Amino acid sequence: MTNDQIMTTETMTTATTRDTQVFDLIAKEQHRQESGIELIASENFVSPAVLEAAGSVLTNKYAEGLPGKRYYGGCEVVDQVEQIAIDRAKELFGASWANVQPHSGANANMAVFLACLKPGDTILGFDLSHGGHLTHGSSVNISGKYFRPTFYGVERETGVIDYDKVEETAMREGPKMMICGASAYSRDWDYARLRAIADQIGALLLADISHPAGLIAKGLLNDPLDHVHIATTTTHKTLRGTRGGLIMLRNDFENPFGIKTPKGELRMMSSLLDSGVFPGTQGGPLEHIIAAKAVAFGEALTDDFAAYASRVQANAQAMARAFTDRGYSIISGGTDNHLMLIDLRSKGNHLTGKLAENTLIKADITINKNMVPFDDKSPMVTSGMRVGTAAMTTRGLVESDMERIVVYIDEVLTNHDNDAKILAIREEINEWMKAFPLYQV
Ligand code: DSN
Repeated sequence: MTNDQIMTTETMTTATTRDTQVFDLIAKEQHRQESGIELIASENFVSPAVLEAAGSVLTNKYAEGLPGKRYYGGCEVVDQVEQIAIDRAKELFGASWANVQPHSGANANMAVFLACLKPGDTILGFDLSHGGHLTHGSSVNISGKYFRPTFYGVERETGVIDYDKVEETAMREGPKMMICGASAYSRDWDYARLRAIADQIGALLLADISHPAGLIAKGLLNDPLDHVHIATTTTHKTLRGTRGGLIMLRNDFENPFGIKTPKGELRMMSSLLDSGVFPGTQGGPLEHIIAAKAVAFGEALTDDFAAYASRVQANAQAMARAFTDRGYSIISGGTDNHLMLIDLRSKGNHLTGKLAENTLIKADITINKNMVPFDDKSPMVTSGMRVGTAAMTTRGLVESDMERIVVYIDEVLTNHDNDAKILAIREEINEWMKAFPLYQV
């Protein structure tokens, strides 16, 4: 290729000669999202504005550092974008400090660990097999490999956390950091009690609010920031933003590890956390994604979003009632938030999470298999399924629709070996979903 044959962005666009191999698949995925029922509790559908920001030219910009303190030139515009994201995150959660750069919830947690822990330190998290998260000490994750993980869980009889037992475990294990928050726990958290426990043993308390963040932001669940030292979240679940992470403090504080500034003053925790993100665990921030976070936080600040979050919660309660009415056992007996974990053994031991996931997808209903507490099956099979209402509420479905979804799920699972029946249900669902358009193409 000679110099005058080199493509400019203009010729790249016209010649974008569409990379059909990829763009056809994107179109196919859009069709999949639009024609089915999405119940994965960690997923949602962003607005066209969030999508536009995420696909913007900001992806071209390197901006290591923080607004006003970058290692590259030309950051005047992205500085403003990132500052808007920070300011909106603070307003949304009543935080005094926020870092919007983590690429994901896992990265946000890793940055906190780097800022607060040393290899070998003990951490105390909610057991993954009881509904906790991989990054809270699982042996296959860096959090379980670099630190000494210890765990609390739920009670077998109630499916609920017994905070007296958390206290016993904390006193026995002496963690440097306690972590609350979960991927599959449908009950609210007693952050005040956890802070009292952390204070007794001199531990830091981290709340990972990735799942219920949108409900917390709108005051529908207990406010962790009133009590915990540090909070992390993803931005894409009930918060309905682009995929990403966020770290927040309501009250900044001098770090308890004696780390000083060059002037000999104790560094504030916000400064250690900023360093934990960059240069500690990440390089250049994704400014296009930060712009998308800013747009999503702006949406979440509206009254419309408050109505949405209430509807998510009401829909989850309606769905839980419908499952219970049909004989399905929900861990803890119900839900306070947007999700529930169903023990499928209540419908016969043949019905595993794997079978449910693989069968429901044939009807264009997407769920994920999930371990239930004290599960007798492996993580690749499981006895449970997790469902959530954030995504379908975005599409406009209401409480009566949740009952209809549960009827479909029950029919598919009851007829898991009847492909003709499942196909007929899929056609009904595809037709039904046409009434809830997602993106106008
Ligand atoms: N994958 C997320 C979830 O499904 O809860 C957690 O990382």
